[in-house]
Amino acid sequence: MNRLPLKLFLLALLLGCTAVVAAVVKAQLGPRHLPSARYLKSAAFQDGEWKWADAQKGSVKGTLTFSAKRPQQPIVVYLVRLGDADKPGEQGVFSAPATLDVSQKGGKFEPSFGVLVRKQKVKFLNDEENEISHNVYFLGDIEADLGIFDQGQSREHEFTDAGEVSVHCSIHKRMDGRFFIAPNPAYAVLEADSDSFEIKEVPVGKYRLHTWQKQKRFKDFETTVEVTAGGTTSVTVEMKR
Ligand SMILES: [Cu+2]
Repeated sequence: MNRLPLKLFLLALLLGCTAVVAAVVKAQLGPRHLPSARYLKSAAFQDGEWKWADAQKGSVKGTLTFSAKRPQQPIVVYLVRLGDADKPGEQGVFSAPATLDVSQKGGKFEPSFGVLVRKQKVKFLNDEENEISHNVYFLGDIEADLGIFDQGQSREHEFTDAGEVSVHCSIHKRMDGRFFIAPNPAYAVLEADSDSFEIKEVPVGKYRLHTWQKQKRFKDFETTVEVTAGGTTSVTVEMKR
């Protein structure tokens, strides 16, 4: 019996399997460290034409009450400007604060927590004293992978949408951090021991006030506030379980 066709068939099968395995490996490794951003649950906001610099402004002042012990963790109070039908509207044109520099020395993100504003950039510096490579990727409302970079190099990312992200390194599992990106500059960060805030220089208009907690122990609170020219709007923020 001639076994040549069988041998050819087995050879073809082997080559086919090798090609499939190679394609799978390439798919796994290939795009893994290419910078890309997928905005998942993040909220997209329109800027519109109006400018913060030209607007008449007022303040929003408030106190937080807690139905149980407040965690010793930061809480952010932020405003979303409302448009037609009380839906999030045009947030206006504002200049983003300076780039937040994050060190990676000793295999730690420093700072490991930050509150940023849409359009603000974050720059990760590989400032290790030894030849150690790091990676940065975000998970959460905004997902992105900034790739692997060597000692002395850095990577930048501009947040174009608002939301919450956790920050990781694919090489060092213990490296982690967290950012909250506010939709516009009208926000206050309450440190662990604070229960009052004042947001100044807010353009006149109607806003939805929200809370964001680094450690989510309470239901997030929201209410509508009206900012008037030269006025101060007072709010009681009730944090309940
Ligand atoms: Cu690392």
